[in-house]
Amino acid sequence: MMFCFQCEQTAGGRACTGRAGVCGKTADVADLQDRLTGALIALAKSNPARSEALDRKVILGLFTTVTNVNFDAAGIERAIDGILAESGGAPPYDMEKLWSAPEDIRALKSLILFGVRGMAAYAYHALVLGHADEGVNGFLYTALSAVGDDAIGQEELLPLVLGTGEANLKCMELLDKANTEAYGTPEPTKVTQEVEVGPFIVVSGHDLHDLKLLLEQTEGRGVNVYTHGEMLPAHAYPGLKKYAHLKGNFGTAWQNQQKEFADVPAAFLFTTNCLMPPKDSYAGRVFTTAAVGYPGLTHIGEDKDFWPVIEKAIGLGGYPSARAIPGVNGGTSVTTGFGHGAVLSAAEAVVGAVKAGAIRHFFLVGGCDGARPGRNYFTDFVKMAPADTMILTLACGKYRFNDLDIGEIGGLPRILDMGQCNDAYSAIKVALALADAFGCGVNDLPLTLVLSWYEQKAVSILLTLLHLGIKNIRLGPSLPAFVSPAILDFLVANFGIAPTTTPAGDMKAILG
Ligand code: SF4
Ligand code: SF3
Repeated sequence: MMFCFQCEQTAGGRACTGRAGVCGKTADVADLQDRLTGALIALAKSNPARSEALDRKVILGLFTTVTNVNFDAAGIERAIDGILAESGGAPPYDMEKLWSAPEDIRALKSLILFGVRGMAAYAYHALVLGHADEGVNGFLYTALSAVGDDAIGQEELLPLVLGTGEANLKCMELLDKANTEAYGTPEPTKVTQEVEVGPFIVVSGHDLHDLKLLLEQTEGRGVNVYTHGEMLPAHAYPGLKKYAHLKGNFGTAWQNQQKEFADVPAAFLFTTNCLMPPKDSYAGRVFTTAAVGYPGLTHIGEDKDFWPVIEKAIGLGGYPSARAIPGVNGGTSVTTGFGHGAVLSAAEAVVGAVKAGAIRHFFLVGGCDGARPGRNYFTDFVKMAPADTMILTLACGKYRFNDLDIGEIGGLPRILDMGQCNDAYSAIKVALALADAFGCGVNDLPLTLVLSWYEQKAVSILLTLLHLGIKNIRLGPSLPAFVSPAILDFLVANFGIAPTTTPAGDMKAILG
């Protein structure tokens, strides 16, 4: 029987234990993912001779087990074999020992394991752009060894939990550097949600390098490219927006893909999470690459020859007339590109607006989107935010409100999309700069974080915020099932973490 409780939609708010998880992962695949994790732990404990190639395998192995990345038993089995070949004959660690450990130990180890899974995805995106960091990669082995240490106690695990956040901060910084060195500093960019006539490809996930390669391979072929989900911020990078055939954004967040992809005459490429099990009606048009996999779908391998995707798009032909795919609130365009570069270049104006009373408060409303009905909270919260407040946002949770026009303050839109989830790094840089400008600590700023989580990247980001000592974060739509009552008490007592309640109640509590 499977056991998985790593994401927000876990069955009954406790754990997925039946024949398949809520995400569609089967018990067989869940077992293989456990075996892969167990193999990675055994490898880390065997003190292997590290190399770039080995680090890459470990990073990819961890990334593979993130929610909605890989449902393909055959591919995961190959990954297991690849890891076992490196671990000097040590058998995989038995993950059952983790899932049945005393609940506080299990909670702390889960925070570490799920945190490094999320972090590994970011490390992978940086790696394909030629950037690696020994502090980041070395920590993966340290973390895995600790998770597989049956004698380790809470006193040793707690610093590793915050250490995961620290390593992830380094990792997000590395990815920020990798992205901006490769594609330039993001600039505020309005993106249409209207699809033009003719063949097109929709690219989802977080990997900008894959998008770039696809843009190169489609150039001059009469095939347009649209972003989906977490790929939206790509439009803001000079090195990507220069491609005239990168046309716009398609659809909303990941949980709507089964509805939004049905009957669309286009090819879809998933470079990372969040892939949902495709419906038969469109499965033949979906392609995967890198760590993503699903049985029966065509996988684009390491050679990154995207011709099968391009050929599919050409064959399908696209829409016969232009078509708008409006956002959740009916809007047909969205704006992105307010990373730290853009926001800090307007810092003087922002600080002036705060001092003059034009901006009363900043909210960071961001994180993952998901299927739960309670996620309307984030739409309602933004709609309810008074006109003298700014909304910083990032990751796919922004689709709940990024098509709303809620006006501007001093020439800046009130909703500032800072980018993908890893661009939480931008939010951190901006918060630190504001604290500096006002001569106070981040916790004394008129800033509140209202975060939505779903998968393990959100776990790694939350740990980064805790590592930075950021307090009073509101977290929703529900708290992680893997955090035990005692560990939750610890987080509440030391960091003031609070579950979201109602938009009106939270707004009142925050603004007084
Ligand atoms: Fe369940 Fe989430 Fe695990 Fe999928 S990833 S099996 S939905 S807990
Ligand atoms: Fe979304 Fe899956 Fe988390 Fe990068 S795409 S944030 S959920």
